[in-house]
Amino acid sequence: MYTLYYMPGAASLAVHWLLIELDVPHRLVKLDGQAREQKSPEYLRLNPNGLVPTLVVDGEPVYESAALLLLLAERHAEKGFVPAEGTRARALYLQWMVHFANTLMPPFRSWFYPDEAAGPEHAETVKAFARGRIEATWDRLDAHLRDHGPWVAGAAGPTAVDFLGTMLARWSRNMPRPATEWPAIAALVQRMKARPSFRELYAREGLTEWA
Ligand SMILES: N[C@@H](CCC(=O)N[C@@H](CS)C(=O)NCC(=O)O)C(=O)O
Repeated sequence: MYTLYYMPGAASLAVHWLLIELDVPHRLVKLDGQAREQKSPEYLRLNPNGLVPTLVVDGEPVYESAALLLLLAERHAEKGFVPAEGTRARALYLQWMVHFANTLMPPFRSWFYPDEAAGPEHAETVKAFARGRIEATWDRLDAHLRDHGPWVAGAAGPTAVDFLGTMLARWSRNMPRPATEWPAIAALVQRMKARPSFRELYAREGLTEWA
């Protein structure tokens, strides 16, 4: 049994989406970001970073969205969201999962929380730098998808990394250049959004934007 602590549209989205795809029993606990429930003493006991997502797996908390996607795909490998060990697809899957987590998520943090790095007086500089790093990653991902797509891992179907990539593309929807301006990324997003699980996810999280 799984329990996912989430906030609508946040880094928990990809994990929630994969739980729906895997069709495994899970419970949802929605946190109120405005009320800073993610910083409550009870929640900090599960995730000392005070961030979502946290997934309670058989009674034990685990955090970091990319790790949770890897874990879920591996625990339910029969559902086909992790490429087989020893294949080129497995290598690309791990590469892009870590690349998204290491290289793309940090500038998104800077874009959405621009005061954090150096105070409000430097927010615009921080955002400009973040935007450059985000767009450079879209350049590389688009080129990769053109050469090895249509799925991120180059596998026959979507794997857990496509859920992370699509969530991150969604985060860019109100940026000056959303990820969907890159054609191969737009095609990936379109295929992922066509999945019935995406509509279910949107209904559950109460999302409407980028439907
Ligand atoms: N690296 C973390 C990032 C988590 C993260 O930054 N979550 C944001 C929402 S997208 C959050 O909880 N923000 C609330 C806060 O900063 O207090 C992950 O991938 O799980």
